[in-house]
Amino acid sequence: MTANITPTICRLCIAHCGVLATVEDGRVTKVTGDPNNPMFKGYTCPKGRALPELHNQPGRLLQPLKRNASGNHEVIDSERAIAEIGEKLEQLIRDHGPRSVAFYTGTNSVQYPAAGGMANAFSRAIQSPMFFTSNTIDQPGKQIAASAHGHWLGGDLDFDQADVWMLVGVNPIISKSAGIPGQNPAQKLKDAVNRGMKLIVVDPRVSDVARRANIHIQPRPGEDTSILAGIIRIIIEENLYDADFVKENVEGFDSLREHVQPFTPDYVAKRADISAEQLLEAAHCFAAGRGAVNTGTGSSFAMHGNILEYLALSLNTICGRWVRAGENVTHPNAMLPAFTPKAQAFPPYKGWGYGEKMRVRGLTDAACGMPTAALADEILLEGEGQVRALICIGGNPMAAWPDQVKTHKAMEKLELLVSLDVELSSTARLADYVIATKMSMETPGMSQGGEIIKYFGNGIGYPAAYGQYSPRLVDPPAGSDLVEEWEFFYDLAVCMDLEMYFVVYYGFSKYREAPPVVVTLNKDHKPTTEELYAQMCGTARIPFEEIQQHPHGKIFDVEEQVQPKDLDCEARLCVNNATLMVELDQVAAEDFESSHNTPGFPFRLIPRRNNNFVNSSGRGIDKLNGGKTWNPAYIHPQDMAALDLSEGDSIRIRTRYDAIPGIAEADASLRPGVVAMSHAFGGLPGEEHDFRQNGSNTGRLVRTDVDYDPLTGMPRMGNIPISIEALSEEQ
Ligand SMILES: Nc1nc2c(c(=O)[nH]1)N[C@H]1C(S)=C(S)[C@@H](COP(=O)(O)OP(=O)(O)OC[C@H]3O[C@@H](n4cnc5c(=O)[nH]c(N)nc54)[C@H](O)[C@@H]3O)O[C@H]1N2
Ligand SMILES: Nc1nc2c(c(=O)[nH]1)N[C@H]1C(S)=C(S)[C@@H](COP(=O)(O)OP(=O)(O)OC[C@H]3O[C@@H](n4cnc5c(=O)[nH]c(N)nc54)[C@H](O)[C@@H]3O)O[C@H]1N2
Ligand code: SF4
Ligand SMILES: [Mo]
Repeated sequence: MTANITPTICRLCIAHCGVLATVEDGRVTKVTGDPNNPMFKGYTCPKGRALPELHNQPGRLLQPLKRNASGNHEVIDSERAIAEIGEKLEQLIRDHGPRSVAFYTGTNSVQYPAAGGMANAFSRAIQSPMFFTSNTIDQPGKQIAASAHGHWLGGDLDFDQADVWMLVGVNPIISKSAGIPGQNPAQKLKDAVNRGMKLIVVDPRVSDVARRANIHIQPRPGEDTSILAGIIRIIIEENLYDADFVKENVEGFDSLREHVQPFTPDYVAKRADISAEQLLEAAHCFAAGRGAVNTGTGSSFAMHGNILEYLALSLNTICGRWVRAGENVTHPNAMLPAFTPKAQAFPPYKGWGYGEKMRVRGLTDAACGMPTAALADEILLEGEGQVRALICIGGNPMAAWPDQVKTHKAMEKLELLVSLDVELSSTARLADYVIATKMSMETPGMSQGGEIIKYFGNGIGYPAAYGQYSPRLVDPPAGSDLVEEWEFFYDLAVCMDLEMYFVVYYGFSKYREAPPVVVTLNKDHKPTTEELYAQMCGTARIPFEEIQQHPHGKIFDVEEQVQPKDLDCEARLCVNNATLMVELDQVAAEDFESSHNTPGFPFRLIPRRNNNFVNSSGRGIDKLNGGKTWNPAYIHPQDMAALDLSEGDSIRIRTRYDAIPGIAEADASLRPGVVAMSHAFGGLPGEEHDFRQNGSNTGRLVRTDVDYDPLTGMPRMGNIPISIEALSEEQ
C-alpha cells in the first residue's frame, strides 16, 4: 500500500485552508495542516481534518436518484436524468415562461469555483430572473449599506497592524467570518492582543472572541443598531472623529449627527440593558486607536440589518478608518485582475427597488440579490409568474430557509425539484431528481473564491496576494455516477440547445475594480474543470500557470500602495442615506420596553455556529458530532434553575406561531434570559419525535411575513421571543 501526502485546499468554509491530504489506495485517509503553506502555516480545524470521513461517509450519494410515482427514489443514470430534467424545463418554459424556473445556490456551492457562475449562466440562458442565494438569509444588509454609503477605493484596514478592533454579533474564531483574518484567527487574535491591540466585542454571549475582549458589551439581543448609533453620537459630540477625512471625503455628516441625537448614553444603556459608562468606554477606546468595526449574523438576524450595517460603515468612515495614500493595500488581488487602489470614494449607487419584482410583500431584486425568504411564497402563490421548478445547488432549503413549514409546503408543490447534493439531505428527500455530485478532493480546487469574498463586505479575504491551486487528488468511488455542479448545467444547456456564457463576478455590488471576467462556452467542446479555471483566471494578476507552480500555495510579493486621490475626483462616502435614516428614526421611535417584553414569551432565542459543522453539513459524522447529534438549547444556569430544568431535559420551545422540542443544556456564557441554538438541525415537519437524535429546526420558529426587512425580505431570524416549558415523557 502506497501512501501519498499531497498539499490541497480544504473548501468546507470560506477560509479555504491549505492542508495536506494522505491518499492511500485511491482514498483520502488523513488530512492535517500544511506547515509549508505560507498563509495557513499548518492550521486546520476539526472539519477539515474530517474531510476523509466526509468523503467516505456511508450515507454518501453515489448515484443520481429519481422519485417514482409512489414517491420513492430509484437510481437513474446521470445522462438520462439530465435529459429528463431538460425536457421538463422546456415544457415549463413553453407553458409558463422562464420565470417559472428558479435557482438557489447554498453554502456548499462555494466549494466549487465554477458552480455558482455556471448556474447563473444557465439562468441567463433561459432568461429566468429567479436566481437566489443564501446571501439574502444571511447578511444582505452589507450590500444594501455599501450601495448607500459607497466604497473606499483604497480598501479596508489591516487587522495585523490595528490598535483597536470592534466585533458586533460575529465570532470569527469559529466562523472564519468577518473581522479577524480567517487563517488561524485564534492565533491572529492572540498575537494582536499581545501586541497591545484593544478588542471590543458586542455579544449577548461570552463568545470565543468575547472571552479575549478588553471590553465586552453583553446587551439584550437586537440592540446593536442603538449601540452603534450611541457610539457614533459620543464620538461626534466629543469631537473624536476624523474631521479632516470627513471634510474631504464624506457627505451627510451633519445630518447623521442629527439622526443619532436620540441615542444618548443613558438612553442606549436603558434600551440595551448595559451600563452607560461601558458604552462611553467602548466609544473612547474605539476612537483612541486605529482599527475598524465588523458585524456578523448575530447582529444581522435581529432586524434592522441595513441600518446596522450602514452605521458600522459610517462609524469607520467618520473615524477615517480606511487605507490612505501611500499605505499598503490590505487585500491585494492575486487570482483576480490587478487594480489601481486609490485614496478616494466610489460614490453610492442604487442598491434596491430595481429589477425583477416579487409578487409578494413588494420585494424586488437588490444589491444583495433576490429575496430568498420570499421564494417559498412565489412557489405557493398561484397565478401568472408562479415558480414551478427549483434547482438547488449545494443548499438545503428544508434545513436552512426561514419558516420550515411553509418551505415544506412549497417544496411539495413544485412540479420539479432538483437537488445537487452529496447526501440525501432533507431537501433531497423531497426532490424529483437528486443529482449526486463529486466532492472536493475529487475536483480541482483554487483559492479564487477566498479572494472574491472581500467584495461581499469588509474585514474578510486574504490579507496578502495569495494563491493556491490543487489538482484532483482521488477519483470518485468505483462504480459511482457523479457529476460536477458546473457540468450539470453545461450538459443541461447542451440538451436544451442553449447558448451560455459565464461571468466571474466580484461580489454583488455594481462597483468593480476591473471588468468582470467572461468565459465563453462552446457547445461542441466541453471544457475540463481545469480549462474552466484557467479561463476564470484569464486576466488574473498572477498567471494561472504561475499559481500552479506552487502546490503549497504562495504569497506573492506585490508590494502595492494606495495611490493619491484623482485631482478631478468629487465622489464622497455618504452617511445620511434618506431611506436608512428613516429606518434609524424608526428605531429611535420604538417602544423598546414593550419590544423587549413580550407577554407570555419571556426568553429570546439567538443563533450561534458550531465549530464542528457548517450549517447542516457534517452532523452525521461521528468524528465531528462526538456522539452529540442534536443541537442543544443553551440556557443560562439561573434560568435552568428557575424553570426547574436539569441538564439534558427535554423542553418545548414555543413562539406565538409554532413550537419545537429541544434538549436543555446549561451555558453560563449566555446573558440570562437568552437561549442560543444552532440552526439547520432536525428533519422534516412531522419528524419532531426524533429530536433527541436529530435535534430541532429553529427555522420552524421564524416567520417570513410578520417581521421582515422591506428591502431584502430578510425576516427576523434572531432575538425571537420564546417561552420554554419542560416536556414530560408522554409528550
Ligand atoms: N434559523 C436560522 N436559519 C438560518 C441561519 C441561522 O443561523 N438560523 N443561517 C442562515 C445562513 S447564514 C445561511 S448561509 C443559510 C445556509 O443555507 P444553505 O446553504 O441552504 O444550507 P446548508 O445547510 O449550508 O446546505 C448545504 C447543503 O450542501 C450539501 N453539501 C455538502 N457538501 C456538498 C458538496 O460537496 N457538494 C454539494 N453539491 N452539496 C454539498 C449538504 O448536504 C447540504 O444539503 O442558512 C440560513 N438560515
Ligand atoms: N464552524 C462553522 N463555521 C461557519 C459556519 C458554521 O455553521 N460552522 N457557517 C458559515 C456561515 S453560513 C456564516 S454566514 C458565517 C457566520 O459567522 P458569524 O456571523 O460569526 O456567526 P456565529 O459564529 O454564529 O457568531 C454570531 C455571534 O452573534 C451572537 N449574537 C446572537 N444574537 C445577537 C444579537 O442580537 N446581537 C449581537 N451583538 N450578537 C448576537 C452569537 O452569540 C454569536 O456569538 O459562519 C460561516 N462559518
Ligand atoms: S477553517 Fe474552514 S477551510 Fe479551514 S480546515 Fe476548517 S473547515 Fe476547512
Ligand atoms: Mo451564511
